Amino acid sequence: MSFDVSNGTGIQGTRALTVGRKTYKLSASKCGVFSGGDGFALIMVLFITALLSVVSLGFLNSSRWNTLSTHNLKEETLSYYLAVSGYNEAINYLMSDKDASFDLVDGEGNFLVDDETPPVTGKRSTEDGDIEIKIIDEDSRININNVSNTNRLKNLFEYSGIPDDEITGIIDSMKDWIDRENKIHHLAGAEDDYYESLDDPYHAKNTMFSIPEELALVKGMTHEYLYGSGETKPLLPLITTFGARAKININTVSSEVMELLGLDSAQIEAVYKQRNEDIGGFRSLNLIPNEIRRKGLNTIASNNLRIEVTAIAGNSKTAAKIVAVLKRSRSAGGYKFNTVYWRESAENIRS
Ligand SMILES: [Ca+2]
Ligand SMILES: [Ca+2]
Repeated sequence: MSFDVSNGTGIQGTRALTVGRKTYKLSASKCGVFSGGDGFALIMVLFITALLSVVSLGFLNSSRWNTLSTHNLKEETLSYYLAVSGYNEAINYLMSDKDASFDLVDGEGNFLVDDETPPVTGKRSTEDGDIEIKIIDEDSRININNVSNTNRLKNLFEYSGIPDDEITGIIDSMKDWIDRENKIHHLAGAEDDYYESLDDPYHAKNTMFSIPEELALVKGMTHEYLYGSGETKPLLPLITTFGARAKININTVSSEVMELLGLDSAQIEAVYKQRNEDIGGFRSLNLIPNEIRRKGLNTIASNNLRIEVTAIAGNSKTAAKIVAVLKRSRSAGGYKFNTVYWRESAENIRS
């Protein structure tokens, strides 16, 4: 058998197909793929067939995807409502406070409102899923809006490990960030002229910090300083914008904050002893030694509280997280809560 393309172009002309002694003449147009007319039709048929395959495969995939995402949405929703139930539990706990004169963090890190009500904080598994509730006292941290207390900010930045020659610049820039004036800098500070010259320009706020993360916008401050790096300790767990300006609760303060406020190790140990050894913390301001009160540990009750709830329903791949900061105040017959910060997020935890 032989096959001959007569005109060599492969596009038009005739071909001869020889089988045994018989030769069949075939016009190129009948050979299909080489022709411009029928060939084009065949290409179109092939193309449409391919397209239909892709479309139907796509359709199959997309219905599978829809089934999956409906499943994920259901799990996400269940996780979210589990987080909401944890949040409500935390609020109810804060509302049930039977002794407004003090609040405390116990040896396990649980926030206690009084001596009677069992804490709601910690991790646990329920029939609906896993849940973790944290109550963090914002009144146990350094308020970065209190820029007039330069020494405290200096201690904070030194403690975190920021190089000494950068600290004055950061504090001056924080003062400029907050003050209403927008032209005259503190000596090493920055106003609009600096922030507007950045690659991604923005304005100086010229009012108080709303959230602690906002500190990253200030000249000299970096993401590494805020969240920590190999060189520096993270600032975020030490600072607040929601807590009291100058008062820090000695019953809830961390050893890190005590250290940066200048308490020595014996004083820190004495504070923990008072909190943890069945004494239940400081129940009167008079119990706090003067030299410790002068360093800023001058309250025993808290009214600015952060609730963090993470929940995972059943086999969900998505954890729901709620973070809220509440301002608590006394009202007739109980407490009133003002939400000053709220964030919801979903996080993929299993692949
Ligand atoms: Ca209380
Ligand atoms: Ca300013």
